[in-house]
Amino acid sequence: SENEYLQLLRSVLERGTVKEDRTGTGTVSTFGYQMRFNLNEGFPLITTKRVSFKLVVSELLWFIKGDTNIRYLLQHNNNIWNEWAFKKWIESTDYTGPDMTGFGLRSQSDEAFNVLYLEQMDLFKQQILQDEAFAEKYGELGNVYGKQWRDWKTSQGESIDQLKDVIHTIKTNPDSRRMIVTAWNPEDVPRNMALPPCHTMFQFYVSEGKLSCQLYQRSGDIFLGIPFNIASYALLTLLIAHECGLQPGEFVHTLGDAHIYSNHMEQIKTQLAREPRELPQVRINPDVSSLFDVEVDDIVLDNYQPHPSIKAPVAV
Ligand code: THF
Repeated sequence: SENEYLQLLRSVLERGTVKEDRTGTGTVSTFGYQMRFNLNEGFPLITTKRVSFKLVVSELLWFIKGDTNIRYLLQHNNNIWNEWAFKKWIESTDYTGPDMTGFGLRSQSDEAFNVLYLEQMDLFKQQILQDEAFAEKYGELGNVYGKQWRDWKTSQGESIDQLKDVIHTIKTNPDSRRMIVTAWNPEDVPRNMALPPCHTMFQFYVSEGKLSCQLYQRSGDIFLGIPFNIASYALLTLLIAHECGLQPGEFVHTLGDAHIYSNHMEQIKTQLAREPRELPQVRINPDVSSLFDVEVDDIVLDNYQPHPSIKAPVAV
């Protein structure tokens, strides 16, 4: 239940150590943690703050399509990956606007800069949406999740569709212990990715007609990212169970560096003072069987009555 997540928050607050990080924000962090969500006890979308299920759905469908360009996300009003594409744009020689170096931290401490930043970000988004050639060049995040899941390139120049293969194995050899999809491609990580994958690999498991999934996440932003990641993999498990004619089992979430950013502390105190509510349910259009045909409108969330959302800045 949601308590698994609230327990993680408390545990990191109590046992975590202060640790600097790549983004310069500062964190409290622990290493190695596991949560289990029984998918038959409701859909694990956090209720102690509002999490946008629409954004979870469009991001997941983006991965499943093998898309790695933020244009699709913007077309679905999803802004959660903008900063990483924007960073590549402002560092390019084609960018001639005001200096945006270190925009993540500067926009939080310098209000005049923040106005300029929001203006440039807005121009960037408009251009991605309106100009296809620009989008192709600067909306692209590189060989991130969608690429590795659907079109992993081998040294022989072949393509591996890990997601399709794993679904085939679930259907034909469900006792297999090799039902793994990995996004961590050591050749691409230092070269061709805007951000190395945080959710690095996942494994499926079938027992007594139920499909379970375990994710190994190397790095987790506990306040902003993890609620999305839980919902995303829980939904992926439901969709694949639906296609394979299985019942959902558990989602097991294993974390490496689980951290709370120093500028999320107040938000977390607010959240921990709230009482979790009943979990919602997810319904999948029964007429769509293949995972690869699912569209945004085929997935419906029922009975979600969360506490209000809590705003927080994202570390870039
Ligand atoms: N980097 C960091 N620092 N945190 C992350 O969670 C994260 N991700 C992805 C890649 N890099 C990351 C991007 N996923 C939000 C949610 C998920 C993200 C990024 C950002 C976010 O800001 N959510 C807000 C509001 C969203 C909105 O309404 O636009 C929220 O309140 O939930 C982890 O996979």
